[in-house]
Amino acid sequence: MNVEFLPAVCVGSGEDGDDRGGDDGNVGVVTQTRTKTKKPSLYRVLMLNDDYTPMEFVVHVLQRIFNKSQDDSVKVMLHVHQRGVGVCGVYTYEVAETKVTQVIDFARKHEHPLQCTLEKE
Ligand code: TYC
Repeated sequence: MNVEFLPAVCVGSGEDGDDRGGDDGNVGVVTQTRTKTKKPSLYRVLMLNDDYTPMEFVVHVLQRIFNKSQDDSVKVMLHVHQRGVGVCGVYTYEVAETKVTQVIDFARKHEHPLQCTLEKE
């Protein structure tokens, strides 16, 4: 995040109480601030097909790590099984990277070759 200082001219009026709006000497510069927010880049987490990881294990991974319903998990798993690759979710970089690591570590722990990667949207 990045704060930008914007000078803004402020012309005083009527502070001298005569209601004629003349130059009362209260002419000045105030400093406004504006916070520039940039949207973070997003990354797709992709699941890759292989010939050995059991379908039920992939469905379990999609439920456990990507918080998908049973139905959505089966749909994504079948898509990957048939097409070779599929999207598990879209996240900011750190979250996407963490999910990839979690999938690979969990698969390795269960001795499955399941692979997962990320790509910038
Ligand atoms: N192709 C695997 C099988 O027939 C199932 C599978 C689906 C594996 C999706 C990985 O990402 C995957 N057992």
